[in-house]
Amino acid sequence: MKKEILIATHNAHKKEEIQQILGEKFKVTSLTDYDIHDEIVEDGHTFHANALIKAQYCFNKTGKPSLGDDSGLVVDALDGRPGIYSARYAGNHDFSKNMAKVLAELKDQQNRKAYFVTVMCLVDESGENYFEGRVYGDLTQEIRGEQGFGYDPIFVPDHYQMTFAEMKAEDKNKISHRKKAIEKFLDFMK
Ligand code: ITT
Repeated sequence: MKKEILIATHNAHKKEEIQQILGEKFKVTSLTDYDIHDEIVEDGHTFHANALIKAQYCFNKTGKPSLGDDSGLVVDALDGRPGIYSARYAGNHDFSKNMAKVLAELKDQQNRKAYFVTVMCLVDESGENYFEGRVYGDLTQEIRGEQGFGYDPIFVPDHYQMTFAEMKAEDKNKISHRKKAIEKFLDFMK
């Protein structure tokens, strides 16, 4: 029988991406499949805490092995901000405002180092397990490119000249923080 993994999201794209990576042996489901529409309050102070909150919530509700994730941008010169507040740094999921705030705070700043991070947490009968992926790079002076989402237009990964938003989605997805975290999760599930 296929092993079921419940992903703590309503995002069909996220569910599909994980299904593709895990392959035939697994049946990936989401909160939508369980008709769970409660708001899960992510009030943790770290990426790990928030990923755990999501996974634990789903596991408690369904008893199925559950995967929660939390991601964000961590900027060196801003003491790690926007960090866990990445989605709502200046406006809730308002990517333009959020990028503008980061660029304004980095005005005249030489140190433009930053990284994207994804933390995934799997909760099942045996407890909690975490999988973390990071991609390091530098922030631009201005917005460049139209692909992707979030802070992609201001992030140039190490060893590249293009921002994530100037790269093809498939190229970003080969080196992204999310990809690295999923790979660790996949290794663990093998
Ligand atoms: P859900 O919690 O509903 O899944 P979210 O937008 O909060 O949606 P994440 O936790 O994955 O999703 O990411 C939080 C924010 O971090 C996101 O809104 C972006 O601003 C930023 N971010 C995460 N991954 C990113 C990526 O690959 N490229 C650009 N920005 C990213």
